[in-house]
Amino acid sequence: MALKVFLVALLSVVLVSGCSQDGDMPVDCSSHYKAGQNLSGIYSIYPAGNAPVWVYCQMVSDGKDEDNGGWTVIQRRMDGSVNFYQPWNKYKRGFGNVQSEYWMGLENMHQLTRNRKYMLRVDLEDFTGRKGFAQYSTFSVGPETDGYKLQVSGFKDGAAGDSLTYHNGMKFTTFDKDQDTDVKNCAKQYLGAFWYNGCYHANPNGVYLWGEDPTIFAIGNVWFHWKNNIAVGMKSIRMKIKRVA
Ligand SMILES: [Ca+2]
Repeated sequence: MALKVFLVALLSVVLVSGCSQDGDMPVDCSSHYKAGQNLSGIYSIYPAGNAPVWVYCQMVSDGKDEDNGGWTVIQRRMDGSVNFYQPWNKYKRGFGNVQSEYWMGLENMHQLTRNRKYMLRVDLEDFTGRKGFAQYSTFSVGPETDGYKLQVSGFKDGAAGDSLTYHNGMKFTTFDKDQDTDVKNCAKQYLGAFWYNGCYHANPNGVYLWGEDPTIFAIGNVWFHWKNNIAVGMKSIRMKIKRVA
């Protein structure tokens, strides 16, 4: 009898927590947007249903219909104010300043994308004022036990070129955790952290270069296909995801 009561209690706890995960709590910026929030800014979301995570939500369109609101910004560079050369634990948990430059954290990305479908858009701008984007119809990050593997597909060009498909299926590498396919550590070689292959077409977490600078090979916050140039650091990079039905 006591066991039966215990099981019933346990079941109701599971049901309640399962409910709050997708019911009461805003999972991501899409939740806020669907609830009527249409101002871009900082919001708390609950990727795993329990602890809040503060993120920047892009709610307004930049003029193109398909860019309409509900985007959760998972990575942002804009002024070089945050050091992105960080160890594994920081990339796992997240770091930076949600008002300017930050990384949302691999575990949060995994929690968001493990049971829900997302698209990804990378917005780019260089120091000449040129803007573009690269869009991917699917985006997910696997579990830590599998190296937080990246899954992207369905590239659509917004004048930025495809510098991310090369990284599809790769595990995440930091200077203190080498999971790339290169003989050396790509994060150490190119002063970033990413889903490196052997090594990269995109290095969005590289050094904020303030433009084109070939002094030290390929260390910048680079999107190679922007100009087919590995020495051009971007003025702004924003990686953002949106839930799709
Ligand atoms: Ca390696």
